[in-house]
Amino acid sequence: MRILHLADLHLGWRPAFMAREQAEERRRRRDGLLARAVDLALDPGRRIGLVVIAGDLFETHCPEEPLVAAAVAQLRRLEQAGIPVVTVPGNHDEITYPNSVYQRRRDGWPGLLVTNPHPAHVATIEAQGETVHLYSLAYTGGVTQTRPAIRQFPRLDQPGLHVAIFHGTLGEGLGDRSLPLDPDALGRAGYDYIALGHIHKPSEVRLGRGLAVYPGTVEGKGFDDPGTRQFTIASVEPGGVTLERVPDPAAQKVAVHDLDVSPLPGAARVEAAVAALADPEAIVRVRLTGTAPELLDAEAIEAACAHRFFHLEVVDETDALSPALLDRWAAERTILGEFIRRMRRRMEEEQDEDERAVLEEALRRGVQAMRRR
Ligand SMILES: [Mn+2]
Repeated sequence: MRILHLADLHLGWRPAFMAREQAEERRRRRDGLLARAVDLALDPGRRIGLVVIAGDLFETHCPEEPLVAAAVAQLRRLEQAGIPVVTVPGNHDEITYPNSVYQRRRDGWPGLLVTNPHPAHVATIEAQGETVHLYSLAYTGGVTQTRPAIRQFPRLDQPGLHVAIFHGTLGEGLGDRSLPLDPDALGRAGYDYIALGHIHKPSEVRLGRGLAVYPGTVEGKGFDDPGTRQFTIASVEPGGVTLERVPDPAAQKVAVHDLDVSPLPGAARVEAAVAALADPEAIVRVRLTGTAPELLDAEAIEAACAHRFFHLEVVDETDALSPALLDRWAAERTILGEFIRRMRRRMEEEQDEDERAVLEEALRRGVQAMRRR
């Protein structure tokens, strides 16, 4: 029995770190993720028997109506094709609030919408000739147990596959809304597959006879949450689970590049090196590292290269200026020259290594501030 395991789509999310027009375009493309997932599930070659959405389908509990309508229409395609789909509310799209999308659209939500606040057997379905027992809960603020972590997991004593779906954290977690789940108790429950959501980084861990899987978010939110750009399909059999990752080429690449500027002779060459990373579809941060050949204006380099990327950020993380350049400025009869001479004297006299590093940084920033007036 093959499961398309989705989680943390966060539809409706819009990046705050981009200009408005771009952010809107990013949102539009990113919101196409659910349609792409449904296309994959409907591809006969993929032989998908069940689709689970393990929480945070939407970025907020009250998404805009056109977005909700579009998502429902996509899930309806699965329903019409006879592929069961299970939607579990998460902590972003929390069911707790009266105006939650899952309260307002409770009736008529395609497939199975999980609404029970405590772990329970929610359905038994037939999929691809297998009997599949499903267990889940919808985190409900003030009702769902969060401290200590949940330890009571139901499991029918019946033949078939037993699949649990939770939007939470293995362990004690970081607060109520991360929904802590006790991993040992989950292992003892005897599920064949535990479809998790909430942690955006993909991972898998064997718990008892089953496998617990975070598929990761396909389309990430930023440089520390870049997304996997692949879908996760789990083949679940009584004997074990096999995971398959299917690339999603339409997912936008989010990348951080470190560019060591030490060997580059000047700002023009640094700019050319940034330009060489060009990718009009990608969201890119370039970190300039090493020893700067001359004072670099990261903003100017960013502005000059921005058109080569969907979104570009250039960050100056160089740790020092080249000594030759400082020597030249230090020889000048200027305020900058005097500043460099004084800072260098202080650094020579300083015994403490940590304190010297602070002075070095102060020198760098002082020079930067004065050069840019
Ligand atoms: Mn979450």
